[in-house]
This record gives sequence, structure tokens and C-alpha cells, in this order.
Amino acid sequence: MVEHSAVRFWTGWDDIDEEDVYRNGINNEVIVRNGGSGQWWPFYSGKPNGGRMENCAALNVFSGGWNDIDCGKDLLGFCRMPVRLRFKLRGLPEDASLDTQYSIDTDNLVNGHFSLDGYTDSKILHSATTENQWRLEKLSGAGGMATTEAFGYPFGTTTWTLSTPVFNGDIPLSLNACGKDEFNCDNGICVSMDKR
Ligand SMILES: [Ca+2]
Ligand SMILES: [Ca+2]
Repeated sequence: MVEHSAVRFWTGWDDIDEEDVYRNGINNEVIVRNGGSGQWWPFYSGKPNGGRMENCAALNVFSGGWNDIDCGKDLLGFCRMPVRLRFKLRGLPEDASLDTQYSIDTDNLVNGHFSLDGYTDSKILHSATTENQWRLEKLSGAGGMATTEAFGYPFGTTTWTLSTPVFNGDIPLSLNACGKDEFNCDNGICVSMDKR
């Protein structure tokens, strides 16, 4: 198994300057531990727990939660990648007119989650109102949409409910960033083909 396969990513948030005050270096948003009721708190239970030894927040895409870890760890980061990690959506019916290639949109959070931008006019985003629901939408007019349930992010193979001109119903789709020489296990982890 390889760490680059969309399991943990740097989020771009850190508490390097001030312990337990997490800042986003891009837009200067701030999250403070015990910042009050109603505050969005993206860390999972018991985190952050590393004090001054762990100051960079990483997202675990399976749990959907953040953990503070050592900033020197060798993870990929949404904001550090020279090339945008490309996700492929496999299993769509032919002529479904929905994008099959996506990249992470790190600028906008919906319900605390990053979205994925399709290469033309589709978008995969967390529902603004329903926890664990993800939507695949076409930004331009009619043409179809899909929804799925996922705790965390909808990586790997999940059942999507499609509503398109060519197909309506439930269908398993696979969303992952595996390379062409890697095999996607159902949980979204990539393994090389010879270890399959
Ligand atoms: Ca810290
Ligand atoms: Ca930690």
C-alpha cells in the first residue's frame, strides 16, 4: 500500500504560530480548540493530541476527520502538489454526460468537506444539509445528477443513485486516484497490479 493513494493529505492548516489555534495559510481562516458551540471542528475524536510536537493538520479520507501530525512527515498536500492529483470516476454508463475526471477544489468547503471539480462541468460535493451525503452535479442546466452516502469522502467503490437521460437507478461507481498501473481496491486504496 502506498501513502500517495489518497488516504492522508495535508489540509493546509497548522498551529505552528500558536498552539491549538489552527490557521489556513491560504485564506487565513482560523479554527480554535474550544472555540465555542457551533464552531466547525474538523478534527476527529481525541485530536489534536500532539501538543507542540504535532502542528500540521492532515485529513484522513476514510474517517473524514483531521489529526495533528508532525509537519516533517512525507505526505502529499493539496496545497503542495506541483500537479493536481487527478481522480477518475469509473463505471458511469456511456453517454451519461457526467465528467469522469476530477481534481480537488481546495478553495471552498461545503459542510466541512473539500469538493471535487470535474474537468468540464460536473462537480462532486458534500450536501450542504445532509450529513454523509455526496452529490454529483452538472453545473450547466439539465443533464443529470447522482447522490451517494459516504462517511468521510466517497473514495473507492460506492453505490450511486443516478438520474440521467440515459440511466436512472443505483449503480456502483469507483472514485480514486490510482495510476494506470495500479489496481483500486473497493476501499479506494491503490495497490500495484502485481500485488493484486
Ligand atoms: Ca500543535
Ligand atoms: Ca496527533
